[in-house]
Amino acid sequence: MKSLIKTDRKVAEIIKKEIARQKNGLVLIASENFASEAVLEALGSPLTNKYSEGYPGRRYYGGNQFIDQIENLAIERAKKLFLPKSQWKNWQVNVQPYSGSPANFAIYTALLQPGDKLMGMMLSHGGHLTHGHKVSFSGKFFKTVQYGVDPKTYLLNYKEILKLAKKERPKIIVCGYTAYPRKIDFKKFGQIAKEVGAILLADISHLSGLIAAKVYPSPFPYADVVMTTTHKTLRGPRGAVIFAKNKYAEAVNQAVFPGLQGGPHDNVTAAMAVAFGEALKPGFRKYAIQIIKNAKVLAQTLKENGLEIVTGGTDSHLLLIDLTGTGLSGKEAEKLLEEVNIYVNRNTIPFDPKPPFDPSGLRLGTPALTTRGMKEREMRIIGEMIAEIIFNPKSEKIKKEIKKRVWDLTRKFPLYKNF
Ligand code: DSN
Repeated sequence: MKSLIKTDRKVAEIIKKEIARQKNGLVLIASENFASEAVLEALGSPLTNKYSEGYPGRRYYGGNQFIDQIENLAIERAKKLFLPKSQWKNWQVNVQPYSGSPANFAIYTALLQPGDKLMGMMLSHGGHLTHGHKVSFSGKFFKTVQYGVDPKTYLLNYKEILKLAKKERPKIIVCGYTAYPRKIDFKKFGQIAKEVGAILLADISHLSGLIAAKVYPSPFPYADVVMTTTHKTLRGPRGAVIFAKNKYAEAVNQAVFPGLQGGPHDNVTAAMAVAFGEALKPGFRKYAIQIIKNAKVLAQTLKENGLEIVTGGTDSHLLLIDLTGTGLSGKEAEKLLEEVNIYVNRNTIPFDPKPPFDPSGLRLGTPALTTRGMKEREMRIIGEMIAEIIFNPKSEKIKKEIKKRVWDLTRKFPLYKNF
């Protein structure tokens, strides 16, 4: 940051502090990751200067020959990551959405009329705000039906979802979540959508890295539209991609631009291309396998140390701690952990009697720490530290000790050489 320090020391100092925070703490926020320095270089490149409204080969500005190459490369790599070659002709990819919520908005406006019905998982059971919650555009502009998990198992109950879909006849069914730790049966969702004549949208924002690495089931054989953010398990820049079957692609492209957005962020597109290139390398599969191994060991350790895990464990990168019975709320536990430089986010658990601002759960994920190279051994240590903090919220001595242990652990797994 040589130039930045010279021109704006104030901003540079704040950025330096944030980088230090990321380096010196344990990031267990399931939706966060550490993009590579190569991705960050592309993001910070002069591609940010360009306007390129339109799509490759049909732009509204001159000088887009290299931007076209970048966008086409990102599209090509996205297809390679998620689809067998035989399927490439059946799907179109849009890499321009600014992030996940605008991507979902674009999909809905492309495929629904205001007032049409949309069915998604409720927020408190693991769905996203944009899957039909009343405070989001998805719940304001469209009629929404919300499904939840089974009250006994906290798992998806496909029979109940089918029953609801048959009764409500939604035009779009959304599957793919932000806080559901187990496998999703995308095939069953495909059957449900077919049976009621709905379009199936898979929001794989949390799962896309795992799906690209083939360590988690893929929705592509069953869905009509698949979208993902690019910065979670996929480890790219902040952004999103929409894959639409040919039948829906033109409407989706029109909805992204000119319907909703202006010029795409070409530096982000370049950074996506870099991240997709990284994910196509064999090492990425090893990384994704380790993410899940780490999450399983973390869940097990937390259980062995007295904490309740929603559904008893995980099949993915994330897990939910049910704090009911610990005497702490999600907000209190999140804050206590932050005091020792462990970063998690408070989260609702299914059937949570408390509101999302101070719910009864914590969501933990392993993508970021796995990027740092941490494995099962470290997950055991971290699980024990988290339990110790939660069960001893008033002990300053324990907090001090754990803060020191967190520091020591982060020294062993350095992050970013050039920042
Ligand atoms: N905010 C993201 C998450 O944490 O899951 C989803 O948008």
